[in-house]
Amino acid sequence: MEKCDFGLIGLAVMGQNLVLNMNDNGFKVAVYNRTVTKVDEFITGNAKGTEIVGTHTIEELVGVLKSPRRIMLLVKAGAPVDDFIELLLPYLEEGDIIIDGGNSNYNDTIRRTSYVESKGLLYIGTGVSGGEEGARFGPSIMPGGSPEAWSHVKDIFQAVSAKVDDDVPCCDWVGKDGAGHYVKMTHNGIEYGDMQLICEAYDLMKNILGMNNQEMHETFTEWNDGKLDSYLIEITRDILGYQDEDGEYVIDKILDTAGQKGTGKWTAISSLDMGIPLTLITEAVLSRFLSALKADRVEASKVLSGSAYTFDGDKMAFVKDIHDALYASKIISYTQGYMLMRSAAAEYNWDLNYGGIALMWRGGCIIRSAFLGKIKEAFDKDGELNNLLLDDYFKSEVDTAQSGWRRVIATAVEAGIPVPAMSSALAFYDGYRRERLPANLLQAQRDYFGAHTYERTDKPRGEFFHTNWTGTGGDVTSSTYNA
Ligand code: NBP
Repeated sequence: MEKCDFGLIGLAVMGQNLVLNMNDNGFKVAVYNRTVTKVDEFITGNAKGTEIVGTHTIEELVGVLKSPRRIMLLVKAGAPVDDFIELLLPYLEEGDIIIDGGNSNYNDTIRRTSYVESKGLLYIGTGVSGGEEGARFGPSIMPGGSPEAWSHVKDIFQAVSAKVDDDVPCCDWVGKDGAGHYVKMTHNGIEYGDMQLICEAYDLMKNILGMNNQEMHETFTEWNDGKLDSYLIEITRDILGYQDEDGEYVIDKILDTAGQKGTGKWTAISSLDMGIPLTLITEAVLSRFLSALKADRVEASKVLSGSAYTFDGDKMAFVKDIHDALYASKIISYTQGYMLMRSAAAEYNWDLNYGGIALMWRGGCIIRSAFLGKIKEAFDKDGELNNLLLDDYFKSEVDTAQSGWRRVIATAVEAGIPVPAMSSALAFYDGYRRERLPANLLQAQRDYFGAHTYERTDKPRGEFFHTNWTGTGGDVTSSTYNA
């Protein structure tokens, strides 16, 4: 038998679809799964009539592959990835490549890259985004790991990935060790933010303006033809218009408790570790936590009062304001996401290509949108752009949207409708554009109670002062550090 080009372990939804995609693109793939019966089910089921080869042991899988062997794991993130690495190692040879295509934590990928390299092999940790449909017809693929491995997987990864502008692949090398999984994690965090913003827009339309599902379906249809054109707006349009056999809207029957698998939380944790004010994504994660407290909320709703506000303004004008609030907040979310990646790149010594990342997210993945094309343009204009808000295009877009954005936040507060993502985005914007914040008082407080010292506006940075505020403290100061 002619040897196979690629091996894949993990025949759940992502693995099966990615393998079928590889087969369509002319690659011969061998597959294996922990529960071995699923191999035969796949070969005689979804893979019937393809060139895909089923194998029943790790040894058999390794034996049917060309050298250097390229084996991707698409299994549950966490211990299963370490377990499969251990199972593979005895059979692999120098230069073979283990690829983890699951949603692994970037810290694990940093550790695994160094471990696998220490065995003479190469390692790739890659984000694969786009869910079932993406895996089948073209995902966004974000690989990082051992740089020497890239030339061995580039052909197959770029062939199966999504394409934009006719033939530009949504896949390129991200960077060493955990860079690919870090960028995928940030993508997922941004996805949490985008989804929360859309939910807030829905809440405002439904509960301030009293719009019905059909009206909201039409509004999202219109929005999807404009600047908000994106996969998530498109599916929201379809969800709002979807009726079951009885003609009832399914959206109204879905329990309001959000699930999560952890990548949004990792993004927020990383931002806290880096000291980056990633407020919008973090609020999106916290909003999911709040939604999950369903029983508590039901009890509280019987006891706690809100606002008696009723909207009596121009409904259509307010829908336009909601659009602008969503759009401006989205700009803030991506600004913060890019700030985080910039900080991580410095921390982990990654040479990230920010425009290239926007391009990889342009197609195939859940946050794909026209908007990412504008981010790519911003980095094409200025590869060293320090902050997206300072790009001429985004600056002027926020300028145009901000009056509507402010009206939405003010109205939401009056009406008692929570808009944590939109309002935290505005608070960030108003803080970021301020030359002077009230942190002078904060530093005085820290110095007052803990002798933490402060810098002065009339002295050079880096000189620290202490005031004996009460007249009873001494001159001893605390050591200075920044968390
Ligand atoms: P799952 O995340 O549900 O994983 C299923 C696979 O993991 C099966 O092959 C299963 O083997 C194997 N597995 C499990 Br579960 N526990 C194992 C263990 N202890 N040891 C060895 N193997 C084990 O599948 P998925 O939804 O296709 O996702 C695959 C990866 O891709 C995950 O990391 C996921 O986070 C990521 N991802 C998923 C999506 C999506 O939309 N679903 C999108 C992007 C990325 P078995 O058949 O023997 O139980």
